[in-house]
Amino acid sequence: MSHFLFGAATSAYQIEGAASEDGRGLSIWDVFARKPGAIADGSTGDVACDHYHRYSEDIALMRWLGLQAYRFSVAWPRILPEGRGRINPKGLAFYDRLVDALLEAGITPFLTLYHWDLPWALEEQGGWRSRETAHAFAEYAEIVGRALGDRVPSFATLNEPWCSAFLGHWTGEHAPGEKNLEAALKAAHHLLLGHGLAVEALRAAGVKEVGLVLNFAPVYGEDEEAVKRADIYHNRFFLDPVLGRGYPESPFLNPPPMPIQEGDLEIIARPIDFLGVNYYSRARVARGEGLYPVRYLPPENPVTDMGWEVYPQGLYDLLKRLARETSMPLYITENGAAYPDRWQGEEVVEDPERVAYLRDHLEAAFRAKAEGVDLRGYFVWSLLDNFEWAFGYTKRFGIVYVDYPTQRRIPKRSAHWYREWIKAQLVSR
Ligand code: IFM
Repeated sequence: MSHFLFGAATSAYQIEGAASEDGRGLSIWDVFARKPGAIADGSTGDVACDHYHRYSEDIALMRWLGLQAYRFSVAWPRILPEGRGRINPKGLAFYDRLVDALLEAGITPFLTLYHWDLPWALEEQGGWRSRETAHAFAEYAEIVGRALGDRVPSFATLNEPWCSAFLGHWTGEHAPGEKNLEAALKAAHHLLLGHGLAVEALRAAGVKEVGLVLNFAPVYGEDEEAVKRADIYHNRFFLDPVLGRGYPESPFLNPPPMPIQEGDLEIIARPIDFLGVNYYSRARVARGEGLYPVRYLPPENPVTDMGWEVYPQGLYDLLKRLARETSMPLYITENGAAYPDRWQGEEVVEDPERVAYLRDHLEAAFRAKAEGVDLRGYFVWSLLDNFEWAFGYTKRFGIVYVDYPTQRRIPKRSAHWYREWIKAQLVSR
């Protein structure tokens, strides 16, 4: 059990609030959330969990939980309100305070540079559809690397570029809300290019460990072609180029061209130190029709409040597969579940389904680890209930309940359970 870290994860736009404080610029999510109908409850991240002001209280919670590591993201528009050029010292100062307070509490900070909040100023210049954004990202990476790399041992470049590219530009469910496959493929390539350029920038800035966080959904089904296609879409599209295998064949029929230039694939394949694995559920598929001829089959097991099938075996299968395909150390950088938790003034919010979900997924992960998978840590998603993107505040993923009107934090049973689990693991080391 040495080298294994137990943690929790969050992201800037989902928890910080303070959207127009201390010189923060606008992000694509500030603008998207204001589009009528874009967010289920019409909410925004303007206040969210008010973590920007309450981070000390939140770190005290992490301490109580016994967390060894905390994964958070930096809001690019706090650091560079126009996306490039002018640095906002007050933005950097917030993360300075946060990191120092974490270290003081004995918690290792794991930083993600991009968890979907692109500065709006860059979106106005083409956003991720433009190659320039990849260069802007590397500049931003270097600034944050130089400011925090002395105290933050582990930086991830992007969180779930699949979501930024496809949910943001193809299905339109996420910011910037475009529905155009060509734009999505351009965004996908520029995100990966930005990742590769940022790896170099972070190393130049002296950052110790650099990685990337991808979301995976292992695919199951009878129809080989549908399984292969869905596997490329969900799992290989971003992983293969990072592993130096170039892009897999397209999962789309007659896809528009991707803007790949000479040398790009080498940049994208620059060696990294770890792979972050986000796992929530699996996909079951059959042959379908249209541009992406895959049909998704209904779940065979109970689902979470997101409608996602609870399938811990999928995490085991995924970890074993990743260990076969790469020798990189792995972290589970997100895993968790939304359930419709209710709080009526009790000291503990009862969430038995989440307790079972976490227990079963942790057991699956440890089974894979016991069989030799180089798994270095587990971060539950999420520390707090928070702004769940297009679902607003209607979905609760936290192990700590947030009563938004008062901003009171109430640990759920799952938080108590996780605390005991961590203690027990530490004792058995
Ligand atoms: O809340 C998100 C997170 O921002 C990225 N991964 C999935 C989570 C649950 O949908």
